[in-house]
Amino acid sequence: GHHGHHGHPHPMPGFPHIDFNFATATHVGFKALWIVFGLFTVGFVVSMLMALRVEKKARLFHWLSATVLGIAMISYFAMATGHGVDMVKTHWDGHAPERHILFREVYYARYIDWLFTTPLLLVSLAFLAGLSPADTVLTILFDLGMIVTGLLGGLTPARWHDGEVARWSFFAVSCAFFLGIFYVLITGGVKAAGLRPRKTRGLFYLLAGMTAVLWTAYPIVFGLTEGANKISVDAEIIAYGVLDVAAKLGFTFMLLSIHSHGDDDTYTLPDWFVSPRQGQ
Ligand code: RET
Repeated sequence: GHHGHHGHPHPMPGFPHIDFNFATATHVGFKALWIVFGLFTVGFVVSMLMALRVEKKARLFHWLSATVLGIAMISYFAMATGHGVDMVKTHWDGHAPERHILFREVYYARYIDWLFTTPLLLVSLAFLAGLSPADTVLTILFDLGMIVTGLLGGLTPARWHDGEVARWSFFAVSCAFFLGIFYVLITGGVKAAGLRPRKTRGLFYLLAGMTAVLWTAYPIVFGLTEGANKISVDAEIIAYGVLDVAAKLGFTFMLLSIHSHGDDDTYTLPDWFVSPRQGQ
């Protein structure tokens, strides 16, 4: 095949000159999905136990984290049992008489997961920084825009060369939303964090930095997989799996454990959230 995963053409009756290729997950990918499911399940249970033990004012961060891990758990269970995956005609090129067509499995279930979990992670960061209501809403809207356009890009079918332009256009729009999130987090977040207790501010900088690095890897993986089909579906499952574990489990446990070792005021929620009449 033209795209490298399969060595020989797969002619189909009625289409003698078209070389059909199918990029699918194997038992390696399935095993990886189950392993990540297991990690999120343990993380979910532990975060629930932590939520029940912690004092009341830090609980919101625990519920946010438990929700993120619970959604990830369900999403990985769904993918491991064969849900949320579609065969997309991602590439179609070559010239007569040799034409190549590639169908690639696209796990759209992860975008449904991200649609809910990434805003919740941003809410944790926003509360930590003491971000204004306007900036908090803005980062969430940018985030939803990023995920929805990313999903549209991933599912764009190739139709004689033109599909690629559409796919990369969605990718570009998604990246623009992504930059929007970081613009608001850096400008509004740093300003707001300056007014927070020392430990809270330090934790915000740490987690915001971690978020910047890990989240930037997602569009790179997209480019290599759903985008340009440079790595296999198994490699895609592993790459997104490692990132999801770091960005969800790593993030929430840093948030919760550093939190529970913090000073009393490390837990303080933004005034506007706790008591809308006081804050601006
Ligand atoms: C997409 C599409 C291509 C462009 C961009 C993307 C960004 C995705 C991100 C996902 C983050 C997911 C997390 C999940 C788990 O917690 C949608 C791949 C910019 C940033 C943190």
